[in-house]
Amino acid sequence: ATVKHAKPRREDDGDRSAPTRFAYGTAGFRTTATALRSTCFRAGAFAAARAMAHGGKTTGMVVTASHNPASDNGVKLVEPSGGTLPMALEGVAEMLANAEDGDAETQVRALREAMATAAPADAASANASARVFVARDTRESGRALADATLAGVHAMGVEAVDRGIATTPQLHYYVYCANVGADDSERAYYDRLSAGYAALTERDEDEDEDDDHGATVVIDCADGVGGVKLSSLGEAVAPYGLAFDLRNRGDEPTSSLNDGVGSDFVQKGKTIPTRGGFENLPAGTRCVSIDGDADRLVYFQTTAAGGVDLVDGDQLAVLIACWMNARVKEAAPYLNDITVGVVQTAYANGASTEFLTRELGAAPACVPTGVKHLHHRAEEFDIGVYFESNGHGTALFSPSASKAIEDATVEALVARDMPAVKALLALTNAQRVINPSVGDAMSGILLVEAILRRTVKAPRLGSFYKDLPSRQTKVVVADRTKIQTFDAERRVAEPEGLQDAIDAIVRASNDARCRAFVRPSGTEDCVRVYVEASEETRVEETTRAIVRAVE
Ligand code: NG1
Ligand code: ZN
Repeated sequence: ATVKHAKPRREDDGDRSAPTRFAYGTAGFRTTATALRSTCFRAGAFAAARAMAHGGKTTGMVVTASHNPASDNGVKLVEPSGGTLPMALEGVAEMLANAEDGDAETQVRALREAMATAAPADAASANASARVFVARDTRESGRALADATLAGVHAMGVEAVDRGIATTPQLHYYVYCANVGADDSERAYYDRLSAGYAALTERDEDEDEDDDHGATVVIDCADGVGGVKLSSLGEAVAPYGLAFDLRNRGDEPTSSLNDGVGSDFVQKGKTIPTRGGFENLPAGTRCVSIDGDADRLVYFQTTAAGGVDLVDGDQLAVLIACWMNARVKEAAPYLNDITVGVVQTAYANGASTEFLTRELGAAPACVPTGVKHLHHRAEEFDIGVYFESNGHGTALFSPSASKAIEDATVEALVARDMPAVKALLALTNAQRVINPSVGDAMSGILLVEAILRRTVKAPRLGSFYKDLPSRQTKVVVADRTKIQTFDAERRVAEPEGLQDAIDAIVRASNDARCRAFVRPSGTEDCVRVYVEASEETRVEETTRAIVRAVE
């Protein structure tokens, strides 16, 4: 049994007229667009309250349902740091979103009064400088929902700024810039990323120009917002020898957002996009697929048989982390005690976990599904690289690591140790390519392209290790919330007996590399089953048995 669409959680599954119950879920509120208008109004008010609570900062809201169908929509809230909503506040946002329909205005008035009493002295001045940036993806429902959001912000007496159509990571970046006093324009975003790419790929005089033929990458834009935005980024990087061949830009009669195209389709199905002419590309062509709001990416290479060699988030984490680690080692005499760590989820292929453990000398951290968990954990490393297998991810540099890299560069320059200087500059420039607020497909493409171009013996993408066969399956059950997990979702606590059953099934497979887990989805009305093993047939048998145990 499988489900096609993300469905809202319902308080009472038997009664279809019962109010839709919104949960902030793995990635914000998400449901069919028509049900969202008052949620957007309230979420706008909430974003305004956050801007005031921070003493008059800029916060943000993106109207998007990412990789979900075009008829869905959703909202994501952005904190003044450019980061996601703190998990501790999800409950508050949920309360507001689920308040009885019709009294949104009253709710907002109460919220406004509560804000004023909480900090009466500062309230007036906080009000004056507080702002909310609102952006949306290309969904048809976006305009009306952005308007509802802007109205919710206004109702709080806070300035609402319509940032038009933007990718999710762009809006995060704009908010980040606004609060650190940097240029928050769209132009500045492309300038920063492309200048970083240029610096990172710049050749020394003694390097052979002939080696460098520039690069072309074919990009499947999922018929979403990336179509427009990547064309602007493409113009900015073209002078530095990087060419984008953009497909599925959302501007054709046959365009259909995330439908047979995009990173989710390619990664889950391990297949080329169904539109965009990918079947006509020569074998071995380097391609990227992004999703509907351009916050995730997977690479793939076309094969002679018309399939794909998938380079998923796990592979990208390996490429980026190993490259960073090599630069850190080259800078060793000047850069001490800086460690590169990787964060994965239980969905990471076991082969990637083994490879990273060997390469970095420590096992990657494993956290529950959802970027918020990965990002949070990655912040604990000096240089933290995180990716979900489906392509959400980035690399983070701690403030002290950035400082250590700066200091080390000066020392290495004084010592005229040019190999170390080069490595340190690479680490500095990598930070300019990376969107500092959240994982970003556009920024990710530049980073990967730069790494491939800067590596003398460019690794064939995806050649670090061989994935274990794996399978992800959706199961629909009466109440998925009955399943509770622990140990980063790798084990089931409830219902009682289910984990024992899974353990027994895995043991019966007689395969030391067989691994399986079960968890309720945070974005769809289903339970997800993951199985990997050393052979395809083992994976299938094990999956069948576990699905039976779950049903
Ligand atoms: P859920 O539905 O909780 O499994 C899915 C993805 C997450 C993340 C979120 C947000 C899988 C297995 N899960 O979450 O990785 O991307 O959607 O979009 O791919
Ligand atoms: Zn997305």
